[in-house]
Amino acid sequence: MKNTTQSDNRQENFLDLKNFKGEVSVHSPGRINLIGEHIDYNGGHVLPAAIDKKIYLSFRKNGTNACHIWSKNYQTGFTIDLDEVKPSQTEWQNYILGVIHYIHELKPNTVKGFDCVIDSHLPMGSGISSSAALECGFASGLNKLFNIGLTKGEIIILSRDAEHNYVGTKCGIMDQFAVVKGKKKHLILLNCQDLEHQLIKSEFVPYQLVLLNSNVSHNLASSEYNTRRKECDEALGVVNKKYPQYKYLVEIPENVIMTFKDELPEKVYNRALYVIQENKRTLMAANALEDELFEVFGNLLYQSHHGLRNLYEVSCDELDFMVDFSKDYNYVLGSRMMGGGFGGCTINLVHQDHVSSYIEKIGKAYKEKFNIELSPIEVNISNGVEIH
Ligand code: GAF
Repeated sequence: MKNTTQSDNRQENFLDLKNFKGEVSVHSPGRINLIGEHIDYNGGHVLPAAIDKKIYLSFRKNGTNACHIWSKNYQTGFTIDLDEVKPSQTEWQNYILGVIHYIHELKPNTVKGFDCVIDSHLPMGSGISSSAALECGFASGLNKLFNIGLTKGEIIILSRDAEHNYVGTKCGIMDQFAVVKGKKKHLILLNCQDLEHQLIKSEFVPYQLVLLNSNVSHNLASSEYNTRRKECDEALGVVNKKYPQYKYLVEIPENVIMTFKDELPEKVYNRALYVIQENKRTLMAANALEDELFEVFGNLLYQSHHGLRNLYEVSCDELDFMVDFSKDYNYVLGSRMMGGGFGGCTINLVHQDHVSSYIEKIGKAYKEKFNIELSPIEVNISNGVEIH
């Protein structure tokens, strides 16, 4: 693969960007997840939605066998020959290379040479899945440009495979699903075992969802993520020796996992207990939302964070501080870390009349404690990937 470098490929030289006219333009959203964290790869229920913060991609055919990809954010690009697609040393390139690889596997020889410009309005490492937005947006753009005929389901799965095998994060299916299938003003209650799903209206009045970016992203995120998956598999493996009927961790009743407390290593037991409890919380939370029981819903968010912090151990000091502060603040019904963990955002349910004072006070306290700015991210729930 020929990777271009910043020094010999200035923006103007690379794609003549000023005159770049895409034939296909894609708006690919990030996602939030209300509850059901680290549940997708354990076969349970999650409650995500696509948001109006997006990655914008523009594509045109170039009539060669080469692909030129330019990132406006990184102000750098790379070129690959379609006969030489393989993983790169540069992480962001792997999302793209993986997608090209898996499209080729599914529909050989459909992707020809193209130029693409990427402009991301999604803060990286903030837990709102810029990864899935990039993969799914890229796959959808090529699908349209070359009239490949991939279904949405195929785009979801191949994007997940790209992340597993090119990027190396063994993610679940939630992010790709929400990014592709999101619907304006709706949450998706997704069963990650069979991808059956149900749309729930995202109505919270008189409350409002508030995302707060901790602006930290600890770099153990990817390795610890894969470790959690292994620990979950280990717990299931041990339980399966006695109870082979459970295909996924979430199917094990809580009273059954409790009988394994002494048999499993403490950490592994805690991971399994968290997963089983969080899956139940997600179903309860979806019911609470449908019945507009916002206090019940908010309480489940706090419980979710408690489990992520103490049993699943994917939180960090900054996120814990934010959730603790919110718990003591009268007008916040619920708060928890969101996404894979070790940094990124908290998601909070706040009374609409007190949003600005909450943001101001928590921002001040956070700055005093960590000397880091907290950034609110304003989001509206939007449609999944759109082609223009
Ligand atoms: C990341 C992963 F990509 C998702 O699949 C999911 O597991 C999430 O972390 C945690 O719920 O976003």
